[in-house]
Amino acid sequence: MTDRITSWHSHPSKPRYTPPPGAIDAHCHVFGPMALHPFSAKAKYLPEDAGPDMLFGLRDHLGFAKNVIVQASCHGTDNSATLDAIAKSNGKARGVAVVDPAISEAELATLHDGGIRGIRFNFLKRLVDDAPKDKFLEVAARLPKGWHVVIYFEADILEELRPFMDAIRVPLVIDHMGRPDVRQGPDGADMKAFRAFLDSRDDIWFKATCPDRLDAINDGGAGDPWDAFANAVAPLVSDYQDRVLWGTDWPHPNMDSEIPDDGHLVDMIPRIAPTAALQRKMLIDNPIKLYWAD
Ligand code: 0GY
Repeated sequence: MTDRITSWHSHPSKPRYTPPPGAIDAHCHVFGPMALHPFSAKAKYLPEDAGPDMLFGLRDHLGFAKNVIVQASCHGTDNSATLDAIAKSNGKARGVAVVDPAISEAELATLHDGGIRGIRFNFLKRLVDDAPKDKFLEVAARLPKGWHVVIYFEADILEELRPFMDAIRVPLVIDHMGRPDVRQGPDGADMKAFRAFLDSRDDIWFKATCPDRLDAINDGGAGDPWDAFANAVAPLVSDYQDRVLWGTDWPHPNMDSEIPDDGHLVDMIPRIAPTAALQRKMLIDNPIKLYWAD
């Protein structure tokens, strides 16, 4: 394993856009601190500590009220860092866990009590060693009431994953819209395939997140201010406004170059959700339904 990496901006700017009161950052993570919550032996990157104090400081700086903390792959199936952050949030955070599919009902109930409302299946080969679909289906069928499944995949395996995802009977939340090539534009092949997938059920949600990953100079994009992302994603948000979530993705796992300014990420919000009504759905109403329904 190489040196520990810092993947976040040290002094993010203050956004020009002000989120509405109660806005939720519905995709972010914590790393460690390692002394309390060691990283997994199977971690594909080893980050510097980015614990709850830093996350909550950023939340306040950016003008958000709450966080949904998604267990990052570097912590494997040990959810203690995520649970610890939720416990320290004074009710202002909930989370998504990554579990061993053999997890017991009692352990799932403990996660629920700790603020977890979903589990994540990660299909990115650069992040995880294996993604056993049969075991994932088994655990997805016995989740606590009201939970959902978050799935992270790249556009080139959407079709291959369709039978697997169709077999999951709880709501699905797709990270970063399944990573479309935003340079293709709003009517490109990747967006068309993703829309067809959304149209197949009415309980598939998605995160309009990560312009920094999807429009990166390193990948042939234009970089900040991520115009191709805004152009490709705004129609999707408008057409599926009751199913969209938004998040910073802080502390931007695994980004070792083109680290985004979080203030600039927040300024993407009015570009993909131009009206107050759309912003309210994306930042408040939709995440409340998935994470604070009770
Ligand atoms: C993200 C994206 C990435 C990493 C992880 O769990 C993770 O390590 O999700 C990535 O490298 O694309 O959503 O945080």
